[in-house]
Amino acid sequence: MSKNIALITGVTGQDGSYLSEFLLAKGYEVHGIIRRSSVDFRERIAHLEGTPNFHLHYADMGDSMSLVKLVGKVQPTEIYNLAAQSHVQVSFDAPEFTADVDAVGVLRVLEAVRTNHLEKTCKIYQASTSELYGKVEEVPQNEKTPFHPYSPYAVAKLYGFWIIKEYREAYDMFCCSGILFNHESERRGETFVTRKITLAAARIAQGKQECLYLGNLDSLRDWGYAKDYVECMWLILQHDKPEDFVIATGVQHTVREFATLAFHHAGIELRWEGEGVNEKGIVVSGPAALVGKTVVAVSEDFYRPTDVVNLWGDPTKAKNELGWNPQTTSFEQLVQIMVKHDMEKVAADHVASVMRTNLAEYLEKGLVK
Ligand code: NAP
Ligand code: F7E
Repeated sequence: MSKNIALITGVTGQDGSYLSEFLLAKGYEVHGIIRRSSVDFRERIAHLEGTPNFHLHYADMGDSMSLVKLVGKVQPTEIYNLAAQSHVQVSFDAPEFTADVDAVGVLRVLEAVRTNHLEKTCKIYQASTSELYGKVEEVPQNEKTPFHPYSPYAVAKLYGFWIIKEYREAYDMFCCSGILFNHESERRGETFVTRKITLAAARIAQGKQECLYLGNLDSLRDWGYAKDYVECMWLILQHDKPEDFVIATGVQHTVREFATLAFHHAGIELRWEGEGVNEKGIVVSGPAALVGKTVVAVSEDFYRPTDVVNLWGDPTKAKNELGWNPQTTSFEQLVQIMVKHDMEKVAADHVASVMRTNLAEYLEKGLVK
């Protein structure tokens, strides 16, 4: 039997790290693309480095030759194209870079496969997104819902979606898009709204931060757990024919609801007062020093020029055709997992900082050599 060899772009990201673990556990040889930066920051995959079947290579989504050479060297049987400038708000500040990586980058991967004559042996998964529905034209959204991208990120991802479909039809390649709705975890980047909230709730509960500033509290998202979603990426490539799938939980909540529950798990009950930019989250019960204080406020700095406000996925096709369970981890469990992790992280960071301060003091006093 031939060996399963996966190449993951975006291996250092939230999804790349969970997918690597998932594929290694299935016996795959896993290769990941990393890019050079002045500080080596590979926290999410540090525990995998040194694992016999796990290999990292330098390449960049903006550099065709690096991708062509790497695909030729690795000879993957499956490519998971997860690399992207994935922050919607940042795409308004860096639209050209976002287009290069998130749109043309997909084309570069497809062409790297064709250049190496692997189009009949290598399947490709493209990390597509619910942001394609953007200014939504129906709720909930399924595979037939029209797209209406509403940010430079979404417009770039729309190109990725269509070029995957085009190569599937033009060259008979097994390439598919997973249209994934928001998925979060304790490894989520700290500027996405869920992680920003869980970290702030933990810091506020432990006296390390006074107030959390957010943008649109009414925004609705269908939030799932990233660990559950990587299984679906693999299932899409194991399906008997190449097709696109919506991956979502089918349950929708506001940013305000996420914050209320996150603070609850951090031991703080909130009540909400005011509207729009004047809305505030005030502590009703919790640590005595916080009762009556405003710990959540709205800042226009986090409003977007165009915001996607009503995402709600219909995962029926993935459930019926892939046998995937969209309810493995509930919204309530997801928030609890993230807050528990961040409560422990904030406490550990505090201990580490006290130890550093003490050590500096001991060194200064000549107590430690
Ligand atoms: P993430 O944590 O932001 O990870 C993005 C990855 O892309 C990182 O490994 C990053 O590398 C890499 N990358 C960025 N630019 C690159 C370049 N020029 N060359 C090579 N690598 C580059 O994103 P994620 O949440 O895991 O999401 C994975 C994919 O799914 C993305 O394509 C995202 O757009 C898409 N998606 C995510 C969600 C979600 O809710 N998480 C939903 C739908 C779709 P560095 O570590 O070096 O920055
Ligand atoms: O925003 C609102 C914000 O940045 C969610 C990416 O993984 O999922 C992600 O994109 C909502 C938006 O994620 C703040 O306006 C309020 O309506 O967590 P987010 P996103 O934009 O949905 C999709 C599916 C992807 O494909 C992307 O790669 O929350 N919001 N206040 C805020 N958002 C942030 N970041 N920060 C705030 O303070």
